[in-house]
Amino acid sequence: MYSLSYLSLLPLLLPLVAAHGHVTGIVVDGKWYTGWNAEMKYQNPIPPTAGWQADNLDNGFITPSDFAAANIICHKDAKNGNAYITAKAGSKVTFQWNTWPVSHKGPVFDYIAPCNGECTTVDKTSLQFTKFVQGAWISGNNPGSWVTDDLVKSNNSWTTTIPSGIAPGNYVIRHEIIALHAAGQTNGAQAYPQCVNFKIEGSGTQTLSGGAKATTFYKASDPGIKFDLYSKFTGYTIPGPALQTLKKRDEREHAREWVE
Ligand SMILES: [Cu+2]
Repeated sequence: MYSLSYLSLLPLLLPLVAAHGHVTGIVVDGKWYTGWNAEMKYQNPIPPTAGWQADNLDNGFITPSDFAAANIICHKDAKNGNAYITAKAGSKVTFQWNTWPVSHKGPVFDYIAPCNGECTTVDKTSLQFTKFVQGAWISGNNPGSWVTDDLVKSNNSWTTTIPSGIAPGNYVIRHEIIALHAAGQTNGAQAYPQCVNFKIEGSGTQTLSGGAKATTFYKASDPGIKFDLYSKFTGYTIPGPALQTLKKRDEREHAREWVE
């Protein structure tokens, strides 16, 4: 009988590790653009959105067992966003999440990839991403203070700056949170990527080279992926490729590094 009552508690415990959050909108220079909402998949035609379509109605995530598979690129079963957001090199871009639990601490990244054509039709497996913003651990431990705490305090939003020297063109920006609350166990980290199409204007001349495919970013065994948040740690190894220097600016905000 006791084991039966334990079993009956399981559905109550599951929400504690449940999935959380999607990007509902993107604000560029003060203007709101609707992001991908998985409920849109029931509409015909799908409304215009620069946000890449994904099967994340459950606010779900990608697990490390899928980090080498196509789902890590732009989320589960992602399809190209069918519109663009026009922005200028140097524009402020805010990614607005519908919600983000304080418990879901971990790194936040922004990557950018040229589409070399239309982002609305580009083959996602061909995208070469350059990491241009990263933030992670700030201080303390068990669980400590993380940039996701800043994100939550900023009304569940994250503001980044499009590299000011980047050449005009069509780009996918891949914004991502990796939640570590269950990452003490193998395959427990949760990646929440969202891709967004941008038409970037300006007179910049810097083209991107040396990007990487998202399927090569992380491995389940990386020290920043299998990581016990609830321990007396003294450091954190940020996962993924190194930050790329497009044009360096001396500006730091907590542990967040800006390179543009
Ligand atoms: Cu969750």
